Amino acid sequence: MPSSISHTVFLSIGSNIGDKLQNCKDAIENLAHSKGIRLIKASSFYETEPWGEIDQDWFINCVIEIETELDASALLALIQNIEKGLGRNRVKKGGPRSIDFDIIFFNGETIKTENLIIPHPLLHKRRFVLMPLSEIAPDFIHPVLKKSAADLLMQVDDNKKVGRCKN
Ligand code: PH2
Ligand code: MG
Ligand code: MG
Repeated sequence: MPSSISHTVFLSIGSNIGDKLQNCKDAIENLAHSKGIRLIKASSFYETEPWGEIDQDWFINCVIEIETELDASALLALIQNIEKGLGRNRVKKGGPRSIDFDIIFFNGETIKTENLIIPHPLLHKRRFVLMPLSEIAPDFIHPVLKKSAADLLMQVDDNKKVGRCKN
C-alpha cells in the first residue's frame, strides 16, 4: 500500500543475457519513471564474474538508491513487473537472466515474508553487490551485521572478479 512516508531503498541490478548494459540502463529508467519512485543515486556499471552458478556468462551489475512511498511488497510487485516487461522469464534459480532486481536494504528494516527477505541474505557474501554499494553508500550500516558497506567489502571472502566498466 502506498503511503506518504518516504523509504530509502537500495537495489542491486544485474543482467547476463542480450545487451546486458542496455538491459540494466532500461531497468533503471523504467523504475525511475514509475509512480512513487525517485532515483537518488546510481553506481557505475561493473563487469562481474558469475557468482554461485558459474556455468553462465559474466554479468553487468550496478546498485541504485531510491526513495519511494511504496511499501516493500508493493515495490517487489513493481520490480517484478518491470523484469517481466524487459523479457525476464524465470527458468532456473541463480541461472542466466536478462534482468534481475534485488532489494538489498529497505531503510534499516529487517523484513521476512514468504516472498521477501530484507536485508538480502547473500549481499554480504557478494563482491558484485558490495563494490557498487560501497561506491554510492560506503557508510550505510547493515542492520543485522551492524557493519558498514565499506567494512563488509573489506572483509568479504569472495574472489570472483568485479571490474568497473569504463563509461
Ligand atoms: N546473480 C545471481 C547469481 N549470480 N553473479 C553475478 N556476478 N551477478 C549477479 O547479478 C548474479 C550472479 C542470482 O540472482
Ligand atoms: Mg539476484
Ligand atoms: Mg531477484
